[in-house]
Amino acid sequence: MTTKGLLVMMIAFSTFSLHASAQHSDIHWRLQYQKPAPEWVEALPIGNGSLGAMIFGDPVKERIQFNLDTLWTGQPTDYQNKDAHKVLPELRQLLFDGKQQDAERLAMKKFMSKPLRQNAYQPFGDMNIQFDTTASVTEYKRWLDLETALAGVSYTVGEVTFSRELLASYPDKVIAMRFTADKPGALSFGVSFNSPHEKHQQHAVDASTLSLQGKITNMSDARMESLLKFEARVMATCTGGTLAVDDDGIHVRNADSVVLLLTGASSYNSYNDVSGDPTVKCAATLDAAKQLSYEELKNRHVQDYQALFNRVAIDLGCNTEMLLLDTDERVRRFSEGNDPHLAALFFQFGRYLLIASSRPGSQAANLQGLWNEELHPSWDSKYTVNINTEMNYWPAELTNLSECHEPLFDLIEDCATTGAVTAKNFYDCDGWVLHHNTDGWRGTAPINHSNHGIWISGGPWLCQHLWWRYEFTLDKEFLANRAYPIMKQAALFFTKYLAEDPRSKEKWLVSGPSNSPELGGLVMGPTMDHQIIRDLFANCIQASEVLDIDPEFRSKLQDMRKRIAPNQIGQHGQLQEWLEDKDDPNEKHRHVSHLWGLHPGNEITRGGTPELFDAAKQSLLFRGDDGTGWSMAWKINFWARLLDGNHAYTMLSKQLTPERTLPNLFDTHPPFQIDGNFGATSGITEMLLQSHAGFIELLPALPDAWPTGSIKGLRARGGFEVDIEWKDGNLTNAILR
Ligand code: FUC
Repeated sequence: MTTKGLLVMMIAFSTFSLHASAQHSDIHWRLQYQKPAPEWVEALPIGNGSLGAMIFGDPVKERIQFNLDTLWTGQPTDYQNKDAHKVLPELRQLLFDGKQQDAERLAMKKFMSKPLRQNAYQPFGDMNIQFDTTASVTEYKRWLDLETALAGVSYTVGEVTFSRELLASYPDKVIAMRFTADKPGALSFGVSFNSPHEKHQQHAVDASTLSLQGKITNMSDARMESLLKFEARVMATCTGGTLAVDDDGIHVRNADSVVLLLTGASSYNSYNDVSGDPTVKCAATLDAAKQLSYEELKNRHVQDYQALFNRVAIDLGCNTEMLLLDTDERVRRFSEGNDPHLAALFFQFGRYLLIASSRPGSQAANLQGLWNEELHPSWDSKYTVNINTEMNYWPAELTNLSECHEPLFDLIEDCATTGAVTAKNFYDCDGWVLHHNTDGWRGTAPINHSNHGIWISGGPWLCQHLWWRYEFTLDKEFLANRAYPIMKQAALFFTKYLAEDPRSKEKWLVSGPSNSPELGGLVMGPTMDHQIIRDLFANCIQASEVLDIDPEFRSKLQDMRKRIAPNQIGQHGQLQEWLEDKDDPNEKHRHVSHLWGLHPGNEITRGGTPELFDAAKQSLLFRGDDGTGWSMAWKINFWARLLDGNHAYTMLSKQLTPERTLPNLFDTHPPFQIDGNFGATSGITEMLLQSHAGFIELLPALPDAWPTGSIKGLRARGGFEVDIEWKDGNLTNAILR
């Protein structure tokens, strides 16, 4: 089927415009349930990039658990270890001599971040709404509508039907909620705040506003003192009835309808400035938002959201009976194979989550995007850059959400600054380096343990995203002013860092000390590093040509690039994960790092490097079809790049099960980790459109499960927007704009 549907076009850098109307059908794009969320992973997420909330929807006691993207434990800190570089030559020698344990021990003592661990992303608080309802509830419904980014709840008590609508507005920076009843005077409830942080208090601000003020709790392991202060405010407006506010909360009696506006702020201004005044920020936001009626806020929100979301329409087929089921039931049944619309919904949910957790001016989406209720979230809910953070942004350009990429670029810019200090202290190199994690303070030094924390490819992997933005948009100004300067500094680091391998007769240039995430411990020259560095060098070379600058630097990169240790095929026909041919064919580790050159890199392609392509496939077959949530998602992308649509679909089916997808469609590692959502959205895209190999390929990996369908508004490298339609497995129509 894949070859029948195949159409290949060389990328021509000219555009022709044919406008297809964005097609909208009657099929709904909703997550829906017939009961309130009993726990956090069943609640529904909304967000405006900075402010996020999880909606539980209980008729009697509504819980709105909310987050702000700037809340972190700790304080501005550089995590430096000034003398680390002194042991670098010894570490390398130990590794070249095969003394891995000695190297890891020495590195633990002298080559790690201070302190050893970074800080944690934090929850803000809960807004609790206690209703006077005592009678039993019928006709209960709860939903999240992806076409409007509106969450809703409705139910009946006796003769009265109650409704709630909730949204997180990017233009007006508030979470707005409207409560209505279909009989006058039926709404009576109390609103109060709570927070898991030790130091917090609630007080009345004025006749309609309640505030929550607090300070981030110190980590229990005393990593460092937490300095950030925060404040949230909620303002109520009632139609009918009475409204009173005191230090116990907001009290609404016998109202017809009520609007609540929630906002939050912290003293975090940037990674090195925590002098902000959350009270001033909250007051300014509410002063502006309260000028608008709920209808105006809602219209502005829907317009803003749809300007992004509506760019891509997908139809993989729909069995309308499945639309009647609760979403978690659909996940349970997905393996039955008759709900292609759930795959499309999952695709769009990834786009929804990116719009909700990453907007210009917000922080980048972390391991949980924006949503976290725990003081000690898994892996601190920070930024793990040896796969997870990048995976969050794989769909950004592909699925026409380039603007949502911006917060990642801001993070990269910060890390290029803090990482320049790490480059000097740890490697005595110019340029910048980022190891496998960063946090709200933009730590860049190696953390946790030397066997996996010393890995130097975070910077260049992130630079791939800067280059993608250029490739997909051809925005030369972005390339010149923002991307290239950072890419160049990242490459500059490697021009001195790379070491000659004395053991190879070719005197290959290798990376190290480093590791193949997070398998096999500290080594010299893991394959992944070399693929990533080659990619960075290639992109810098191309960028300098496009911009017509730095000819000397360019030719230096060209020379060095050829000397970097190449991909090698080992004894089992596998792509070697390390310089030595020591891969274990029974290894099932979740990371498949050495296939980076297949995806997200592009140096391994069927046409360009057929032997490596086959070896990569062999390696993936050895690794098997299991894995954590994000690992399954990566494998969808791998199998799509291997042009095997049915295998890619198998991976999607294994991800869309209750073991890997929570009732609210959040991906689970387990536990909840958002990367797998974004990875799946990217994977589905890669099944339908690819443009990494120098040309645009339509339906490269179409599975038998989706014989007829369409996808409109995807982006391809070269500045294209692409619409594709197919029937019975064959391409029927394609438009390139
Ligand atoms: C890396 C992965 C884990 C997890 C964590 C956040 O350490 O190996 O599986 O995704 O990041």
